[in-house]
Amino acid sequence: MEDLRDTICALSTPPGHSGIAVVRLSGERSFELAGKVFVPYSRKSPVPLRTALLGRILDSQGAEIDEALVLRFSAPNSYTGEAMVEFSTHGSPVIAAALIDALCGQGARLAGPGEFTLRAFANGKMNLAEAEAVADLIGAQTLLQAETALRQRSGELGREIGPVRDAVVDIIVELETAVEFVEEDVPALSRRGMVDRLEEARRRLGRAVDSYRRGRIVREGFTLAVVGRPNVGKSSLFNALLGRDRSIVARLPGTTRDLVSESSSIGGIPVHLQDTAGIRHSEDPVERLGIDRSVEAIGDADAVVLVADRARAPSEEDMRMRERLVGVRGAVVLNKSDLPGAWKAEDAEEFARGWPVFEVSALRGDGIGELRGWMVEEMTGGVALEREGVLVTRLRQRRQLEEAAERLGAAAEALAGGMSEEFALYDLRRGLESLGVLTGEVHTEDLLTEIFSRFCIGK
Ligand SMILES: Nc1nc2c(ncn2[C@@H]2O[C@H](COP(=O)(O)OP(=O)(O)OP(=O)(O)O)[C@@H](O)[C@H]2O)c(=O)[nH]1
Ligand SMILES: [Mg+2]
Repeated sequence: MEDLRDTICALSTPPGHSGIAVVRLSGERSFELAGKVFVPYSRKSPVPLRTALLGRILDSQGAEIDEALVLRFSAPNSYTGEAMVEFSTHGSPVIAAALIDALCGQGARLAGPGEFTLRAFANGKMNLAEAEAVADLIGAQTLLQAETALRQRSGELGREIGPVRDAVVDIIVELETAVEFVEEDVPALSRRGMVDRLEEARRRLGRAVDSYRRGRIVREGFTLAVVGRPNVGKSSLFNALLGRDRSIVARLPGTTRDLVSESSSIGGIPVHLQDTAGIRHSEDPVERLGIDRSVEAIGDADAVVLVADRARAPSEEDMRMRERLVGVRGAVVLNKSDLPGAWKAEDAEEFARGWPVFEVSALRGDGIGELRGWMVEEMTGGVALEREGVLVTRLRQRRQLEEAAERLGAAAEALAGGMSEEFALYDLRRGLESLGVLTGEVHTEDLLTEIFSRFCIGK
């Protein structure tokens, strides 16, 4: 990992031509280096903090290259917690590059991806979950994603987990005291109280773990694969859900040969729709490749819509397809409801195996609204997301929460089972450590590299 004592600089606005460009400088030597490349028009001394100063920018040869507005922040009252300077220059990539060159010529170094935020984390400005939320906020493509990230940025997860940590620490202290004074075993009554507290803490962690499926869908979107036999109207349904003619529809079976993917958004959640090749036994090598992709798409999807042609009697192949999808989340669409039906109620029930069934005409748009409603239900678990409390959005966070919950459970069991305090203490310390990894109090260099390397440079 890079040296966190260096003074770093980077372009924080997108590269290219724009109204203005912002170059950031952070580290101990920020003010000194800024003084070498920027000459304010005002001669006020001392140079005021957090006040926009207009002046001239000089390149590495000392030649004036632009006029810029400069903001200075002293440590620890800045984003990174270090002394920082922000230069707003005219938005030309040439000027920004010359300014960065000049700063590097004076001893600054180019920042690595996410290094400003890494420093904010290192300086205690935010915990790891909050730093992750900064990346999510920048990457947000819908307002719901941004709102969710902002809630996490403001420490929502930490607040949710706080009482759990407090409980664990209290119990550790109590047990350690008992262990130290061996004669005094923890009385059964207070053991009971500890078990209750641990159970409550575990439930709290459990709620956070359970929010992950929804949290991940908000962050990454929901992938829905439209599958079924050839010619049942998958592409027509795909287009109807998307609201435009993206996939080719034709009378011939075997029209769709490859995955067709398109994204839209429902209720602020990105939805990745996938139209697939109709699955059947085929000798055609190209069609077979397409069918392999359909099977892969099923594996990658959060849910599937299995389409069947309601105007033709159900076939063995339909039933076999449904069997292959056991254990997958999904819904059945009986398409072509505008034509006379050939399915009996029992057929549909057998085919559905507990999945919801929608009678739809992709051609006319009948039943599409109901299908969309099911999609929203699947994505949100029926919970209004805006009002949701904590929403865990990353697998890393879920793992630590699960691990902590498991340890707390083991400790409660040891206490309830009358085992020696040492056993419970071991699990409680491990549990506390998992919570520490979640917030970054306990971390490894690999973990930090993994998280911050996904940031953009300049944040
Ligand atoms: N009457 C009627 N015809 C439909 C409906 N949906 C699709 N079709 C017709 O069924 C035929 C096949 O439609 P596609 O959407 O291409 O079917 P597919 O399942 O994608 O077919 P493959 O890509 O070959 O697997 C076309 O002639 C469509 O116009 C519907 O709701 N009603
Ligand atoms: Mg098709």
